[in-house]
Amino acid sequence: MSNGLLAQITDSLVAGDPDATVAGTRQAVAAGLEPLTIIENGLVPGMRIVGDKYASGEYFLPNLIVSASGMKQAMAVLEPELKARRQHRKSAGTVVIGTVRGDIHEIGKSLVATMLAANGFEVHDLGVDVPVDGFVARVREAGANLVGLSALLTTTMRGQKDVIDALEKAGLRGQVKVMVGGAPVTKKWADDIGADGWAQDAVAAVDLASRLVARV
Ligand code: B1M
Repeated sequence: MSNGLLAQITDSLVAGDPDATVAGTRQAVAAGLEPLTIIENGLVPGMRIVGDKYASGEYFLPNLIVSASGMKQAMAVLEPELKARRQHRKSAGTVVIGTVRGDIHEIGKSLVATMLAANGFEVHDLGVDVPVDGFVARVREAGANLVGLSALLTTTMRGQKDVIDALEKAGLRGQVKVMVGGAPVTKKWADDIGADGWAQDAVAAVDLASRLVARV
């Protein structure tokens, strides 16, 4: 039953039917499925298939846009559910997060932000296409001890290093850990640019954030 619901959600995203994605998500919540299970086993696989179809030339940009809208609407249903399960942890810190300059991919970044908030972090989500100075200014204002930089394009990954350099220049690098992620980002890239950590997905990001903040 639950596998059928999750497959239905995946299929609706691939078919580009946001209403069905939202309806399926609501049904899955009502059936008692954990929000994280719905995200990881229903929504994320759907977006992955859409991405593969786009890469192979079967789908075009409008397909990406419609499916992304379905995912966004489904996330709006799940966010309150995730927050309702929020666990307050003493060690949680203050995070400034955003997608770097030139990059408008928001779904993965928002998922990481939601998961961090759901796990007791104070999250300042700057959105997408965030200029380097935007990160630096908010870190200073919020007294953040962690910055999360998302990049989905090979052409925008470099922006992660630009933020790290700017934090250094502003004299803030000592007070803040930097976590990077996004589909093309690897641990090697994180090491090369002097980030403090890399996470492959939103669950790993929460774990990494907790460890990094404990070290500030
Ligand atoms: Co774009 N896009 N896109 N796109 N898009 C990709 C990334 C691409 C891989 C598709 C492909 O060719 N197969 C490709 C990039 C190729 C490359 O650079 N190597 C691509 C391209 C080329 C483009 C455009 C250039 C297309 C064009 O205009 N010709 C354009 C660029 C626009 C820009 O940013 N300037 C573009 C536009 C778009 C849309 C606007 C249509 C839409 C985004 C809508 C939105 O976000 N509101 C879109 C989408 C939806 C995708 C794919 C299909 C899906 C991305 C997604 O949301 N995945 C994507 C294909 C793919 O990734 N397979 C693709 C679901 C999400 C949950 O996963 O974002 O990976 P993800 O996040 C994960 C992890 O990466 C990680 O945790 C998340 C949760 O598990 N993570 C972090 C992410 N950030 C993290 C930060 C962390 C830690 C972990 O710490 C801070």
